[in-house]
Amino acid sequence: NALARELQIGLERNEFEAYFQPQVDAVAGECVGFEALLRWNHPRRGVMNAGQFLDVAQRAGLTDALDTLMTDAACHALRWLSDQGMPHTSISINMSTAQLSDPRLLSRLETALVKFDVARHLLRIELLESTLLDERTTHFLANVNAMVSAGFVVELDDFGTGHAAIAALRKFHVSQIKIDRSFVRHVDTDEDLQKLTAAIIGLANSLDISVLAEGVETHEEQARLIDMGCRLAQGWFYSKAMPLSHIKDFLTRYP
Ligand code: G
Ligand code: G
Ligand code: MN
Ligand code: NA
Repeated sequence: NALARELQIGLERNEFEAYFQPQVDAVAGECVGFEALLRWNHPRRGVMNAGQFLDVAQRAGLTDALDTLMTDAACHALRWLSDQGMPHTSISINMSTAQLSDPRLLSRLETALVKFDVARHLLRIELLESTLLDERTTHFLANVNAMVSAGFVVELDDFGTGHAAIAALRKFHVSQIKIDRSFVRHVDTDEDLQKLTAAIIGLANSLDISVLAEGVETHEEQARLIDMGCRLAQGWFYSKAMPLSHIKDFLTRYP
């Protein structure tokens, strides 16, 4: 189809770029990391989000090139942060089932880390709860376990939206869960959402897993989350995802 062809051309023309959304310690007012999010600088449509084209890319078999681009961009940004005097700031990348099923995954990650000379634990891996239960290939389980053993930090994304969140926590060594935006939204006003969110935070605490709230958009949501014991947060309240060149400016507000 037309979009698949444009994707192919876009790859040749380097129209794809990693954007970075800050993750902050809301109590300390410090930036602790970034999530890398894929963007397409489309010549006519402007900046497109991953959700608008990833499915098509997958069907067209173009994700391999995009995955490599994102891993390299994340490692490049980690090197830059380290050179700026921020050697502890992490970057998380989102991983698809296909990527996680690739027997070359670990060696590809290692190649990028070596190329940019960055520490392994700073490149964090975000997995969807649904992905973790989708054990279609033998390489999948081996890859996740090998990444954990090798010292990569694995995070569970969109936590609470799947049907097997707790099973996933039992099965894999997850270092952090990201509470889905659907819980965070209106957490300051909706009592049921408060109870659910508090339960998730309690679960994480009792398992010694760190917890980050996604999609924080207001000061009130932030205040409520801090009250409930969740100080790590990400969302438009702090910043939307931005190109690497804008990060320096953001860091003057959240050092
Ligand atoms: O920010 P955005 O609207 O692009 O995100 C839409 C969805 O695409 C989110 O679920 C996000 O996790 C996913 N996504 C963004 N970048 C990547 C990427 O590089 N790889 C994969 N597999 N998913 C991504
Ligand atoms: O599935 P994942 O959590 O990786 O997807 C991240 C998605 O959430 C991206 O599309 C990103 O642009 C979006 N996002 C990040 N922060 C906010 C926010 O505060 N509000 C809303 N509505 N979306 C957000
Ligand atoms: Mn994510
Ligand atoms: Na998420």
